[in-house]
Amino acid sequence: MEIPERNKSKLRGPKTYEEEPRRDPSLQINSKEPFNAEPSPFALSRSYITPEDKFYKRNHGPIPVLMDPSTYHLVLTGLVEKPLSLSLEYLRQLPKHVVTATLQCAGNRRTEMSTRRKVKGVGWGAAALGTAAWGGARLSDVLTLAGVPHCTRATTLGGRHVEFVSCDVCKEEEGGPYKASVPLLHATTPEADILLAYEMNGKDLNRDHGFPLRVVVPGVIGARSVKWLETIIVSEFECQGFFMQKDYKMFPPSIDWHNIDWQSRCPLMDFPVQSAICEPRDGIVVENGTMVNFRGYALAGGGRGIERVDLSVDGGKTWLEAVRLPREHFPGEDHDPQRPNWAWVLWELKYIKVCPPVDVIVKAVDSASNVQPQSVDEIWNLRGVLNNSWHRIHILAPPPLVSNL
Ligand SMILES: Nc1nc2c(c(=O)[nH]1)N[C@H]1C(S)=C(S)[C@@H](COP(=O)(O)O)O[C@H]1N2
Ligand SMILES: [Mo]
Repeated sequence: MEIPERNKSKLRGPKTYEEEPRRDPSLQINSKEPFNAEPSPFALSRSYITPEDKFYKRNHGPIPVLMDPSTYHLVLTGLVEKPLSLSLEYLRQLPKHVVTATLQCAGNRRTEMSTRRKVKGVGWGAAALGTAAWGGARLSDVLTLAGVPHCTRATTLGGRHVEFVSCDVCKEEEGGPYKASVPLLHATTPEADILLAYEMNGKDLNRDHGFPLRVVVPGVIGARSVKWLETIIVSEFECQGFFMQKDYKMFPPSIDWHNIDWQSRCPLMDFPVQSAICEPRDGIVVENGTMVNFRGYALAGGGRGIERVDLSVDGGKTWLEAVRLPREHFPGEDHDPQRPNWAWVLWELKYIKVCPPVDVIVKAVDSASNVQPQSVDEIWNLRGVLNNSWHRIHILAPPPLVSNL
């Protein structure tokens, strides 16, 4: 694949961490280089649309640099009739779609999984997700420009997968870029809402989140939403990169590093039904009979909405149904209640009497009646992905003022 000089993008993936952007100091840093950080659960649940500075950041290398956006070109090539090189300006002239979608890392809540049995990977609390209004061109529309019609399973040249290639330098790829793919049918289905996004919450994407252009694959683990997109390749096979073949796969609890066969599993795509308590924080101390406000999130992959959220303030003996906060619509958003639901539900329950010490638990049900597993034991896996077990926090009683010696 020879790209003419004039169509070469000036997007650059540095090898060192000297050109990192500024970040909100309130983020909890899980790894400094590469930069991986999440907000506090409390901050996360304050707003339906997550502000960019509070949005979790998941990187595998230094953040790419683009000095002049007019030098950027996206190359679309491979098994298509009309390979293309598209400037940012051209992409901005295509019909713009604004899709509110929650991005969630497959490693969200990994640290909890490790408490049972150690897992490998960056530790994450329950805030490795966020909801943004992503604005950009639809991938399905861009593919039609290359001669691939909507809803195509295979191109005339035999292409069946759409691979997204970045320009960042990742050690897992031995210095190569981050990449991932989705099946061609998914990529060419307009209702799947896969975007080539240049905006996040009405502003140009910032560097941390993929400036100037990123993929957003709604309803699917964050790992497939490639940032700093440089090339799209339509190919016969699924992407063979590390993050598709040797990571982001889920194994049964019986598999460990000595008996793993990576080829035996599919790359993860849709994420399962998930929920967590964001307020109050785990471990708070309250007097017996205190009225407490609870708030959190629930979401489902694959465009399935949330049917119900159950909360127990007595360790799972009885359950209350949480109230969903109104879904906010971002100005200009594509909105049709008949269409798939890509975004989370924020829920709350107010003035609930608690009798500590007690465990408060949340679990959600999605629109296909899928439920969350009760504990981490059933879903433990060596990479610590997709922990969607019932989420618990502990509410503690104050220490006694007088006690026997
Ligand atoms: N180029 C590139 N794209 C990437 C990654 C990366 O390291 N490099 N990380 C992926 C992972 S694992 C996740 S969860 C999301 C995180 O997106 P965010 O940092 O915008 O929240 O980006 C995905 N896209
Ligand atoms: Mo991720």
